[in-house]
Amino acid sequence: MTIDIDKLEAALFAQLADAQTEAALEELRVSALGKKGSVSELLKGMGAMSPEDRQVFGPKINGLKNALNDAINAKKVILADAALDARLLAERIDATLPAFPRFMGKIHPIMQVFEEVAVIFADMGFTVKEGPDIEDDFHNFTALNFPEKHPARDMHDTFFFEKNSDGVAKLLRTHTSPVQIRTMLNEKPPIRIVAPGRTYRCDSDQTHTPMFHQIEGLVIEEGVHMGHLKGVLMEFLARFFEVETAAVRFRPHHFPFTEPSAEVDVRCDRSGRELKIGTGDDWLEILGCGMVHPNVLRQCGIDPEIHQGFAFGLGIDRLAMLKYGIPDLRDMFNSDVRWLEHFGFEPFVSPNLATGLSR
Ligand code: 2U9
Repeated sequence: MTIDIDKLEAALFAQLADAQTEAALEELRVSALGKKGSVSELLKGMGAMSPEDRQVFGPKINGLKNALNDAINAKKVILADAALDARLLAERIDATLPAFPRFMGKIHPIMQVFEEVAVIFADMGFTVKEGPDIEDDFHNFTALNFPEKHPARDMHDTFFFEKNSDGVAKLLRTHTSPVQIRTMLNEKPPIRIVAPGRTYRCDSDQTHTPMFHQIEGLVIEEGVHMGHLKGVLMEFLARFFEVETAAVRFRPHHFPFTEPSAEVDVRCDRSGRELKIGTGDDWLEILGCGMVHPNVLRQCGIDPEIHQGFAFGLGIDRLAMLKYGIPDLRDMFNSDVRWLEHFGFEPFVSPNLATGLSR
């Protein structure tokens, strides 16, 4: 009996030493300690032993059972660790490689310019406001002092939806000005906001697309005047075109929502191959602006005797074309990935004033 136990012990531990996988260990456990295992059979046989034999062999067999059990568990941990080490080694990645070595898409120049413009105005104390693309007649026209018969209200210029059951038709906003109207109705002066977004007009030719992008600004404050407006615009243009100064020229114009109104030209040089902003003898029309019409202030519950306001509007698509040398407006909306690869901007590099807007 003594011999049998010692032999079995030696054989089981030799098998344990050979086991190189968790499956082999499990096989060993079942063959020795399972219901019909060799050690379990020995334990079962103890019932038939004499009390003297049981006293001698009982502790031996139990000792073997416990020692084998502990040794199998300990080896299991070692094998699991080794398996994990091997996997970590096989799946090792080089964290210094670029995150996206393949072409993964780029930021459209329109979105880039929106970001750049918003960063500049935010730094000048403006808040960015957004509103719905689908508007009603009041916010898009009436509150902005458009006369009842103004041509912009015509079906030919504005996209109208079908009339609802009350005979009222919603429309696609023709400018972002309804955002300013909504802000003036909801907030008290002082107000300093910019409203970027998509706008829509029934217009399609070489220089117009039916959907285009604007950013408009509005400042409502006691005592603001055209001087402040000019200062804000010059500061904006210099920062946007990344030049020292940007001289401007105001030409009288007409908008229903501002009085006086002006179109603004910026000094430029077209003599070389590239258009230069800020220097030269030429002028480039760049934006529209004016003092908010008293009727517009009154429509929004603001007393024009107390508060004054200035406003301006910029076409984002044109700004993008001018700054980044994009030759054709319509290419912007063709969804041609080769175009985007060429004119687009790196994702994850957002414009900021500290490291430069367009780097
Ligand atoms: C309110 C009051 C006044 C916004 C303004 C312009 C002048 C303007 C054009 C620029 C190029 C449109 O995209 S474009 O064709 N915009 O010239 N926009 S003043 O004036 C406002 C807006 C809201 C309540």
